[in-house]
Amino acid sequence: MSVVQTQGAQRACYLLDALARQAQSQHLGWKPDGTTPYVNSIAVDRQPPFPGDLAIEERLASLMRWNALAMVVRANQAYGDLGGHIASYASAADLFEAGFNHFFHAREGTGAGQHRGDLVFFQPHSAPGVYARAFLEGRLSQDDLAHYRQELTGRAQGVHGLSSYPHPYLMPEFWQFPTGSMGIGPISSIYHARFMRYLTHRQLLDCGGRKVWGVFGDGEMDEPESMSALTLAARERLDNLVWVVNCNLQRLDGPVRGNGRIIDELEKLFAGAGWNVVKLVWGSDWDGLFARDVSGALARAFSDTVDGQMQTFAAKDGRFNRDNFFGQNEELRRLAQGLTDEQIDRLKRGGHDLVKIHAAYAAAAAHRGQPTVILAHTKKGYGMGSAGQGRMTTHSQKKFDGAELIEFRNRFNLPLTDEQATRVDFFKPADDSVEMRYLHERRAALGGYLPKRDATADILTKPELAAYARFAVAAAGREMSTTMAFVRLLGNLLKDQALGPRVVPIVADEARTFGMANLFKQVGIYSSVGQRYAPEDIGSVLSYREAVDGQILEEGINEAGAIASWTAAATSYSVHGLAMLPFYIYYSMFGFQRVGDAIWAAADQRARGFLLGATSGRTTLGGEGLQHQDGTSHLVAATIPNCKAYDPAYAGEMAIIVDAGIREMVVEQQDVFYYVTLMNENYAQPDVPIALAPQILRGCYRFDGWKADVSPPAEGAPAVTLMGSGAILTEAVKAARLLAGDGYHVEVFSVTSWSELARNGQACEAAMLRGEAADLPFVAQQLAASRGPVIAATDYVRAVPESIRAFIPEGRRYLALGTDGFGRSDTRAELRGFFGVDAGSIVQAARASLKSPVRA
Ligand SMILES: Cc1ncc(C[n+]2csc(CCOP(=O)(O)OP(=O)(O)O)c2C)c(N)n1
Ligand SMILES: [Mg+2]
Repeated sequence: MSVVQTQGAQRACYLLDALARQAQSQHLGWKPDGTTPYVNSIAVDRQPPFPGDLAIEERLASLMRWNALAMVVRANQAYGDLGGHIASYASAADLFEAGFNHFFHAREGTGAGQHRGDLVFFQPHSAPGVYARAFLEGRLSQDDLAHYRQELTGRAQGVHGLSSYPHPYLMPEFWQFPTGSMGIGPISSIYHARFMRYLTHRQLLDCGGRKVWGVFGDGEMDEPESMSALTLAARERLDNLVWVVNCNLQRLDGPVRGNGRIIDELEKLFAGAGWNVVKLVWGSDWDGLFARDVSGALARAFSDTVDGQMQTFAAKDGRFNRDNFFGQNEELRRLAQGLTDEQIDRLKRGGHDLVKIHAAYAAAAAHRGQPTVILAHTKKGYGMGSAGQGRMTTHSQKKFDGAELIEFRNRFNLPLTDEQATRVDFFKPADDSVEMRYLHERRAALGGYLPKRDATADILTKPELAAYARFAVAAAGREMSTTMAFVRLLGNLLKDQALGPRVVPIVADEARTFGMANLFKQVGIYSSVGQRYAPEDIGSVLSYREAVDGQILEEGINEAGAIASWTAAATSYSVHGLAMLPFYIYYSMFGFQRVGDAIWAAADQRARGFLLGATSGRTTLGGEGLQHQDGTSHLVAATIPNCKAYDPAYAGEMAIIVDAGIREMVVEQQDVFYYVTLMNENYAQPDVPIALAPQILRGCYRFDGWKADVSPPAEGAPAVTLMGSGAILTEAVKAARLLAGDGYHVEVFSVTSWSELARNGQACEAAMLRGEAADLPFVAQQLAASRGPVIAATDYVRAVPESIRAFIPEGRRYLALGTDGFGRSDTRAELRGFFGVDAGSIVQAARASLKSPVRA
């Protein structure tokens, strides 16, 4: 204290550092505790003046609370099963409002001076609060609010129903970021912030001055995804990132840390990871108490109070708090003496005090060199009184009786009559009221309204297929794997003047596995600090080159991060108005299975890009065994409506598919993404005529390349049809030659996409059910000219080829061979025999199906 007073803070810090070094050199094993007192990080005298009109902002926040509550209560009065949440937004309302009134910048203007907007991640179950604000702003109507969680009923009545949570897929002009699955918002926000740096460093778009804000729950911090990229954010010095963690001490079932303190725990965790931590614990009414508390009794009492107890204090009234908190000792009792019970009840936690919140946000926004987390202490169900404040069950509380509604009205001084309150009317002040004028003025000063999703991006030109993939479509029997072909294609694409710079290659520490090391030198690995060392392989043509303008995103052994990175790039067209084209190549087993939920969120966010599932299939990666061999990714991919999934066998097919994807995504600007599986098996690659492209893209074509040296079957020979995809097509071709050699009439179909065939079949069926003239499913058309039983084989579980069974021409027997079960490590030949997808098994299946009677 005296050093600080006489010689200043810097000197005090120096002495403390010196002391710590001394302690360490003596091996005392001493470490600072890491927890600071349970008080605000920003001292009262460092607090900036509040730049707004506090009274108006408080009134506005109360209106948001009311309309949000009304939305949920009314929906559940109408239909008890709709659900919705009140308590979360009730605790977060002021945290949102401070952002809306003073910090969250919208995209505004055009041209060079354009501000492309902050990115704001909203806590999903607080969505009613965001809708409530959009209602006052005039962006949503009362009818919209009345159709919260009734998207179908709404549409039937010509109204835009409101989605439960932030879903860009369902409200494409409103929500930007899907956050409904806890943990995905947090990790996503980090990778978006890092991607903005990438765009800036590569001089594609200056993202300086723009921030990423995320408001998340304290319970949500338990998700591994929430935590997993904290060190990345610090390492990359992402001072464009601010997290606000709403520490209402509760999650769904109960306290987040009943027997501990979540704020202390998060403080240590974030600080340890290298973040700037701002604790926003107490509101302004506590300032006087702290000032009078010269002996530190309050801080001591807090350090003895665990969160479970703190929650009980939130749920109880002023009297209880006087007796049980302030009643703990004489010093505290004296501090509370001048306060009425009502005043004690209304002592605000930091996250409910707009002045304190503003101070914390301002400090976070100004902080340089580190990301900031604001740990905001609040009460869950704030203001819900007996209906829910601090109650264990508050998370799911969505019913209010008349008395509770009146109590809420009184608590927030809402300008509603008893009748309006008990009827749960929505309330909007007159357009010329001071509140409404203020609301619009604040947003105008911050560039306009948000959340708002934009989808206008520049249209890119695509090189002709022949310019970058002739080697693949005119392969002339050269041996290579589809992975090798893809990597060569990507290398060529990167050289294209127009599209090349927009390509974002992403890897998760497997670039060498896929033969991509040449790209390290060619385009460099992105590093925000360049390369501060001489790489061991400096003289090599494949040298490991890191650069500030490097193009490859090397995410390390981190599929969750890599997919978040891919999502950031794949949604850049919308988030930044700058179309980028990411290619994330990974071990296919660690994609849909490992990070499937993140891919689902990317689909919701209308991502455009390529996912490349390499070393795919259960038998192409022979030696790797059970945990590496993927038999299911195509099954999951098929369930994502805007994902087009392909399992090409040949390099030429792959090139045609990638070319079509590029056109669809960056030229036609369709909201789809492509999943393409790649194999590491080398085999002869035939020419693939471009004329086949429409069939390849729809899912299958008759492959005649194997027939050249096979003698035609005799008239009346028994006929059989084989279908295969990916690496297993090569087994189907071998089987065809064996069967043809035995005198069978054989046709082979190369299936490029089971899911596209199935979708087409389902669409035809749906048209038929609607009573419309329906086309024959495409696969049925393709198979029409073939004969005999159909044997389908893939390197995936049977359910993949089974998905088209209903669309096989009538009367044909259909047998699906797949790789169900756990993988093993062995040679490809052994594995294919084991699963029954090798040529021998296909031949056997063909013979058996010809012998036994055709299914009725
Ligand atoms: C991955 C995932 N698991 C579970 C849920 C269900 N869920 C929604 S909100 C919630 C509790 C959230 O608690 P917290 O993060 O503390 O937010 P609060 O409502 O307290 O602000 C849970 C379990 C979910 N949405 N996503
Ligand atoms: Mg919580």
